[in-house]
Amino acid sequence: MAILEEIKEALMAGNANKVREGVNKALEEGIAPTTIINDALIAAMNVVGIKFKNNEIYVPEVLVAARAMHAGMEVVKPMLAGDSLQEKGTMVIGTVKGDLHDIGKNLVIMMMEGAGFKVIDLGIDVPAEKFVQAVEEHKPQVVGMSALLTSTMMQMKKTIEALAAYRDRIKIIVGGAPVTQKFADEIGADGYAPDAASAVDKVKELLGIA
Ligand code: B12
Repeated sequence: MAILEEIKEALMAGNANKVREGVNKALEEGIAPTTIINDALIAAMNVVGIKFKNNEIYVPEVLVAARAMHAGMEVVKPMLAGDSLQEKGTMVIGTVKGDLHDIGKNLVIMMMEGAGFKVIDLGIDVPAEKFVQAVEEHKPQVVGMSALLTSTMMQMKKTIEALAAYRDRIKIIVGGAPVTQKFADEIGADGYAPDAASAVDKVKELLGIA
């Protein structure tokens, strides 16, 4: 199925128009929407993640690739009969209270979506109570928190404490430039990842779907 390869190439090159065209063509050829998502869009985003992790490409390239992936997803999603796409799980994510940085968080979201997860984005400046509400409402398997300021890192601890009643149902992963594995351990998070691609690996590991 050459068209799937074409979509992958276009996505990795960050060409949203070509991805959109390719997805339409693949649908015309009768290729199943789930095949297009899994074997072209997600497969290409996986490669992007690996290249990002290996410092072969940088943030801007990941952002354009992710945008191209979204363009393809927009075409193919309405074609999915019901819920035939098996989502790997649901993640609720936000930048903690007092913190307005969201570029890293958004990269994590794109990579997670690229890997087949449904992601609920709570945005920036998210207080602990809002995380709790979102867990109640969306019943995620994973909660992600981002912090870029040393002054907001302790909000992660506060949020983890607020989520105490749900810990048997959710895994909590934290990240952001000042966050370390040591800090994650200290505040009782289940996981930490230094970048967006590793975040996907860590979540899969935590959920046992590696
Ligand atoms: C862009 C930026 C801003 C932008 C933010 C725009 C936006 N929409 O995000 C603006 C201008 C708004 C801003 C404001 C401020 N900023 Co600022 N900002 C930055 C800057 C330059 C880049 C951050 C960034 O986007 N990096 C790129 C992304 C891709 O990297 P990342 O966020 O680390 O994310 C990666 C990983 O950490 C990880 N990750 C991130 N989140 C998560 C979550 C999970 C769950 C996981 C697993 C992984 C993960 O994956 C990501 C992708 O690989 C940094 C400096 C720097 N070099 O880091 C300063 C910096 C973070 N800012 C800083 C400061 C001080 C501020 C201000 C207080 C400045 C001021 N005096 O007004 C305000 C604070 C506003 C607030 N209340 O939040 C300081 C923080 C110092 C400190 N130690 O606390 C820094 C370090 C600059 C500095 N050297 O002084 N800032």
